[in-house]
Amino acid sequence: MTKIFQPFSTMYEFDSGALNPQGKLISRRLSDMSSMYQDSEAVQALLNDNPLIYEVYNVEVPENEEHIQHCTTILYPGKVGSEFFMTKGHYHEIINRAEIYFCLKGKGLLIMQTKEGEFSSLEMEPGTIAYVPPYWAHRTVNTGDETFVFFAAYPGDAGHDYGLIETEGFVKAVMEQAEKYALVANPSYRKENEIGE
Ligand code: PAN
Ligand code: ZN
Repeated sequence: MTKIFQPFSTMYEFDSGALNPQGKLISRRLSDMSSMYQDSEAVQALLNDNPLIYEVYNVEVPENEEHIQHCTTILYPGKVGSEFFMTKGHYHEIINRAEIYFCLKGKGLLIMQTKEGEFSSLEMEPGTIAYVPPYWAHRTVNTGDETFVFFAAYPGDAGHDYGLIETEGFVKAVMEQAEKYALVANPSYRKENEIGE
C-alpha cells in the first residue's frame, strides 16, 4: 500500500528570509563559483575574505514528480569588481520542468537563456511573481543594496544541472554602471565550445 505523506507547513521569517524549520540549507561562497565572475583580479582580491554570496533554505520533500520542491533564496548585496552578486544558475536536469519565483524582499534581476542562445531578463521586486518556463536556464542577481529574497516552487523531480552554465557561462553579465545595472555581453559565453569546434 502506498504510504500517504502527511501535510505540514513551514514558517517564513520575514526579517531574514530564512525558513523554520530550516530544512536543507545550502550556502555558497565566492570560492564555490569563482570562475563565474568576469573580473578575475577582483575575484582574487576577494577570495581571502571569501564572502557568503547566497543561501538556500529548502523544505525537504521527496524528489519525485508527485511532490513540489519549495525553498527561499537569500542573495546578499555586493559586487565582484562591478558585477553584482548572483546565483550559479542552472538548467533543470529534466529540462522541461518549469519554476515559479515570488520576490519577497529587496530587488534583483532574473536572467534566463535557452540552449539555443535566446536570452531574457525580468526585474524582481517584492510582489513580483516570475515564471521560468520549461527549457530556460535561470540565474538571479542582486541589483540592490539590501538582501534580495525570493520563494521558489518547482516539480519534485526537476533536479539541477549546473554543468552547462559552468562551461558555457551566461549570454549576459549584470554589471553596475552609473549606479544602475546594465546587461553586458559576456565575452566568454560559449568560448570553450568555440575553441573545441
Ligand atoms: C532555485 C535555486 C536557488 C539557487 O531554488 O536553486 O535560487 O540558485 P542555484 O541553484 O543556481 O545555485 C531554483 O531555481 N531551483 O530550481
Ligand atoms: Zn531552478
